[in-house]
Amino acid sequence: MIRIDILTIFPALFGPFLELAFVGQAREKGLARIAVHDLRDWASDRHRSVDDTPYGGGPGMVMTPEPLIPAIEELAGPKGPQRKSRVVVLSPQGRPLDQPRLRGLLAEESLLLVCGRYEGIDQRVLDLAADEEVSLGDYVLSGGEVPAMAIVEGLVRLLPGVLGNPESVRTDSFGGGLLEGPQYTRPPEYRGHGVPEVLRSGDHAAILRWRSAQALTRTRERRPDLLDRGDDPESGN
Ligand code: J9Q
Repeated sequence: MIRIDILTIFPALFGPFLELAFVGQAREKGLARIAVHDLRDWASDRHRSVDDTPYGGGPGMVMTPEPLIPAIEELAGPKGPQRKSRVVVLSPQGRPLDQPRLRGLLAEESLLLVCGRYEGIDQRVLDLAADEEVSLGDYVLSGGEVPAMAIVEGLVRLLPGVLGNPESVRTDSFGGGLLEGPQYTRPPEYRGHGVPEVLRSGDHAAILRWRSAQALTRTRERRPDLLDRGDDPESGN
C-alpha cells in the first residue's frame, strides 16, 4: 500500500482523476491511499493568501513559506530522520522525471506531492521543507497539478495487482528503454491501408524480430537520446 498526499490550491482538479480508471481501482482495492489537501486551509489571514510579490521585482507572484511550510510539516513531518513522507515539489527547476526515477519513488511508502503555482516558490520552502524537486519536462505550465497527476498515474500502474496484464508493464515504452513500434488491430484493411503481413503470419519468432527492429528504427529516428545513454536498455534504466 502506497500513501500519496497532494498539496494544491486547486484540489477540485483532482476529483474525477482520483475516482476513475486505474487510479480509482487502485484506491478501491486498497493498494493506494491518496488524499488531496487545500493549501489555503493553512493560511491564517482573512484572504487566505498563499503568495506575495517577488523581492527584487519582476512579474507574477511567489508562493510564500507562511502557509506552505506548516502545511508540508503537518502532512509529512519535519524534514529530517523522523519525516513520515518523502516531499516532492513539482517545478520546472526539478530533475526530469523518467521511469527509473518513478520506480525510485515507488520504493517510498509515503509521498507528499507539492504543486507549485504562479511564478515560483520561495527558496526557503525548498531548503527547509522539501526533499526533492521534480520536473515533467521543458515546457511551461501554470502549476504542478498536471505533473502531480502524471506521477500518481505512473506510480499506480506500477503497483502489483492494478493492471489486468502485468506483462504490459514490462513491454510498454520505456519499460524496456526503447520506444514501441507500430501496433495494429482489426480490421485487416482500413481505407486501403493494410496490416504488415508478418503480424498476421503466426510466426512468433519472426514477429518478435520485426517488433524489435521497428522499435530500434523508431527510437533512432525520434529519440536518439535514449540510445546514446551509457546504460543497458534491458535494465529499464
Ligand atoms: C509547476 N511549469 O512543468 C514541467 N514539470 C513541472 C512543471 C511546472 C511548471 C510550473 C509550475 C510545475
